Amino acid sequence: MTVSLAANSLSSVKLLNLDHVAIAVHDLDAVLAGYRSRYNVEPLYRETIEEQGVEEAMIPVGGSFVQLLQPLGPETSVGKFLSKNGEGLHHVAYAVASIDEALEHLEADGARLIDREPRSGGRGTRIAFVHPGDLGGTLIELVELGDG
Ligand code: CMX
Ligand code: CO
Repeated sequence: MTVSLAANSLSSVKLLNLDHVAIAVHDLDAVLAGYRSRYNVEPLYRETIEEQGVEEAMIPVGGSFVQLLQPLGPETSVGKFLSKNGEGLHHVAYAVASIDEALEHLEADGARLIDREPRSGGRGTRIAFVHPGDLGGTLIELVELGDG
C-alpha cells in the first residue's frame, strides 16, 4: 500500500505543460511591437501585478505563452535581474494540478524553495518559485491554473 500512496503523490506533482517562458525587458511596448511585426503574434492579456513588481504581457504560442516582463522599479526582482544581466530569459513556468501538493513534495524532496506558500499570479493563477540554484541554473515557476 505504501507503494501506491507514493505513486499517487508523485503523479499529482507531475509537470503538465510548459505554461510560459518569461523574458525580462526594459520597454514592454517596444518589445510587443517587435513580436507583432516580426512574428505576427498578439498578447492575450496585459496586466500589472504589484505583488510581483511587474507589468506583464502574455502572448499565446501554441499551448503555451511567452511572458514579457517589465519591472515596476529597479528594486524589484526583475529590475535587479535587468541591471545585472540586461534583457533576456528570466524563468520558465510549468503547470501543475495542485500547487499545494507540489510544494509539499518539493519541500520533502529537499528543493530550495523561494515560496513555501503560493502567491497570486496573473490570469487568476496561484504560483510559487523555486530558486535557480536548486536545479539546472533556472528560476522555475509552478503555476496552478484557475477555473476561468
Ligand atoms: N535566472 C537564473 N539565475 C538567477 C536569476 C534568474 N532569473 N535571478 C538571479 N539569479 C542568480 C544570480 O545570478 C545569482 O547567482 P550567483 O550567486 O551565482 O551570482 C543568484 O541567483 C542570486 O541572485 P541575486 O541577484 O542576488 O538576486 P536575489 O537573490 O536577490 O533574487 C531570486 C533572485 C530568484 C531569489 C528573486 O528574483 C526571486 O525571488 N524571484 C521570484 C519572483 C519573481 O521573479 N517575480 C517576477 C516574475 C513574476 C511572474 O512570473 O509573474
Ligand atoms: Co512567470
